[in-house]
Amino acid sequence: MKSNALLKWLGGIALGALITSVLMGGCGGPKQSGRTARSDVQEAAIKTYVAPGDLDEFYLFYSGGHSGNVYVAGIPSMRHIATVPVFTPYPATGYGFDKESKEMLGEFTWGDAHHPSISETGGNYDGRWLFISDNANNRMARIDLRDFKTKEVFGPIPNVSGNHCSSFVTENTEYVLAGSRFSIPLPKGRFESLDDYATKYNGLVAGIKVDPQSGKMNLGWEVLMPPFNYDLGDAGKGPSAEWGFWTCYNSERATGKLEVTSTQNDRDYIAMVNWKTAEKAVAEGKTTPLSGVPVIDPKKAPGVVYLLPCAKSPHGVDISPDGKYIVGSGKLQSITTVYHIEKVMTAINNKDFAGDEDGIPVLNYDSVKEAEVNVGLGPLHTQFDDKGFAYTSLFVESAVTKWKLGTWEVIDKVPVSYNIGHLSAAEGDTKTPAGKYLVALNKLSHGRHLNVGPSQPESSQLIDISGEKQVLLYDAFTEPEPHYAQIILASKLSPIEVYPQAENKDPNAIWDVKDASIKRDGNKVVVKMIAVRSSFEPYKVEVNQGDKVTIHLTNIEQTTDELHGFGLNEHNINVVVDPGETKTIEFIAKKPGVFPFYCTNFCSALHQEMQGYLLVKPRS
Ligand code: K7E
Ligand code: CUA
Repeated sequence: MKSNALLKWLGGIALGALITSVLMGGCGGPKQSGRTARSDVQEAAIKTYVAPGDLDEFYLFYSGGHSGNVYVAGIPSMRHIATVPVFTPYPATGYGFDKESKEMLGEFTWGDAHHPSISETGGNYDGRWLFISDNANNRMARIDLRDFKTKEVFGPIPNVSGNHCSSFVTENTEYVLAGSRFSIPLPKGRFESLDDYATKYNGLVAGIKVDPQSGKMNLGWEVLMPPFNYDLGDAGKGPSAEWGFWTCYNSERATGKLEVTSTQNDRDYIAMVNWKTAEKAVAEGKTTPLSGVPVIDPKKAPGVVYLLPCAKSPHGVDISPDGKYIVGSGKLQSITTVYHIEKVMTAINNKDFAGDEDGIPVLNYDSVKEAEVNVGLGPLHTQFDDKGFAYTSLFVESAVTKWKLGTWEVIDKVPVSYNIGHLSAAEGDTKTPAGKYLVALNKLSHGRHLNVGPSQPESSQLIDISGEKQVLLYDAFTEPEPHYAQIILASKLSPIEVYPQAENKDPNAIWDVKDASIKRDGNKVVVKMIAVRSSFEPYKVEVNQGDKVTIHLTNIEQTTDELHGFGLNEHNINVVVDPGETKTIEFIAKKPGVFPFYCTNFCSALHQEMQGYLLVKPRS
């Protein structure tokens, strides 16, 4: 005992000495552990500390990659607030278990959520919807930011294969851009040997039309493209507002080990589509039917699409806030290439072409290039602030480079831990970025968190970009895998807290326990059920084995936070109903016996009592 106490005391002295030396700004200790000097740490702590009860200034929406979700956090605290399930069932909110969300997910139980995009009006985030792409199953989803719920899963989009180069919205959300990362023979379902890849496979880029009132998506137009890999995109704004841009790798049209075969050319392309001209081509019938939709063949519709040469196997393409500059990042280079939209327009008007790809004009590089910026190794993505600076992520170098639009000088570089993919600046995709904060979305996090075994989290680092030099403020961790994010001023969103009863248009909603009912029609049983603190009405549902059971469950609460769940034993069902919401649960009563159902969401002191029974009479 005594020696233990002594050891503790000695430890205390050692710790005290360490703190003293850190405070004095000396010693290599903190450097080795990757931390900065004490005063910077204090500074960062003050900048990111959001006191209990206080609120963050920004929302951060990040894609959950192959989790199929969207994560919501606050900035500057970086605290995770919510998970919005999109492409994957999520029992925590009952998503994918009730009839409506089950139908939205269709045959798929996962998606690969890559790029979120907040809807825009006049080139600024309007806070209405968040779109997000699914690279795995070629879908596009729309989350309503009024209630943070997925309202639409559109797709699989006809002819699109590997919907990665999306979702990017045009200036007034006329379109959400989509496209094919993986070229295939079209229409889908056709077989062609991989040996004929270069001639019988096709890429494709698309514009999904968004209804300005409801946000509902519809296919607008598709453009048939050469068999390249369309990787990332962005929509123009201001002088480039009529254009959608997509990078591509593999202009070699190669197969096999693409890491070798698709990296032969010094330059690949940025494809640019004029969506007004595309609309016209569709209206004039300059299309080819593919999978039941009219697709624009560029050979028959000149002026729809052009190619900008871009070094080398580019990844991100990003349009500057003023819409003048197109920034393409060549991930196998140490430069990003900047084009000026006026130069591009002049080259198009003068037919200043260097050749073509399957009839698509390739613009003359020297005529359209504005600058090659020496950002560093492995540039991927670029974001912007409110002072005319651009920020480019460097995967290979594990850093963010700050550079100046117009003068093209590199101002500053901050190391990140480790290997950054995307970065996201506050309101960074708009005409008026907010500045202040940047989040580095890193692919690796090794050693900067408590050890959780081999399946390690991703790290996201908050960087202060308000000064000349970028300052690292905070490390946050998430489950895999945030690719891209959107940061919007919290003041722009005012989500509802309950669904007002008057808005509930479900014909099967009931609001009074005396309206609760069980009705039988042949072997169909329809239940209208109420959930309210702390009981279900009816609490007993008797059916026959083999019956088709439908339960319309209304949570009649109109109080914030009063959610109720409906978990049914051994039936793989859990539905959560928010205050004022009605959800439909459907199943076949296959198994005889007595099955309890219970509220899964802790709602009151008598939550545990909120339960009932499904009684299934055996068939014989
Ligand atoms: Cu760069 Cu899917 Cu946008 Cu990940 S992608 S990094
Ligand atoms: Cu209702 Cu717990």
